[in-house]
Amino acid sequence: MLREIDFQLYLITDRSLLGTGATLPAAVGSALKGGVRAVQLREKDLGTRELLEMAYALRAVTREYSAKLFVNGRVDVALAADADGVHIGSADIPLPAARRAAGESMLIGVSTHSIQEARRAEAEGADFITLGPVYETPSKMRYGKPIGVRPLREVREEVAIPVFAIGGITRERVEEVVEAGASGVALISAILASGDIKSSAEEFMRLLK
Ligand code: TZP
Repeated sequence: MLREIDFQLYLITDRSLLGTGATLPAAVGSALKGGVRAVQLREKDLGTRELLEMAYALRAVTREYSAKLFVNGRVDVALAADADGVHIGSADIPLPAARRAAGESMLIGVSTHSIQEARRAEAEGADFITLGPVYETPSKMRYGKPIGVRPLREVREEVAIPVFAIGGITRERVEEVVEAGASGVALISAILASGDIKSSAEEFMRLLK
């Protein structure tokens, strides 16, 4: 079943990057004002109840902008919050089980780091993948060694579902990853840690047009 992916900019949350006093729903609201239409809630330190509360808050704000909401790793929280999708990594619930739990209409994104993982995600029914880290990320090695842009090209040639470049994405690098075959970009710090979230989001939207 082909589910349409209608966004090119995929904002992932990390509330530890926000300035003092800023809240995640407000920060996401600014990004949505700037044109973001897909947000992944990824706050790994939150317990289930706090995560669910945050999912409700982000669902309310994303809905105002008709934007998609994804929950990282937790199908149960995604379903309970009426999110549009779930995003899973290699340590999360396996994709076939996520699909069984989430049902046919929910979108499933998968984090991949190699052509092999990308092929597998597609074969198992992922709706889109992130591939990276393409570049070194501000948090350095937390996400593994950078893979560079070449795997984007290889994946583009072999995999039909949308591929989002992730890891160290800045405005200056958008052209390079799109040229290499990325359908869009997934990022955290270039928007959430920028001084002006709305303008940063606007700039990425402009670059991706
Ligand atoms: N997965 C691979 S790299 C990464 C994730 C979640 C972090 C991306 O963060 P940034 O700040 O956009 O480099």
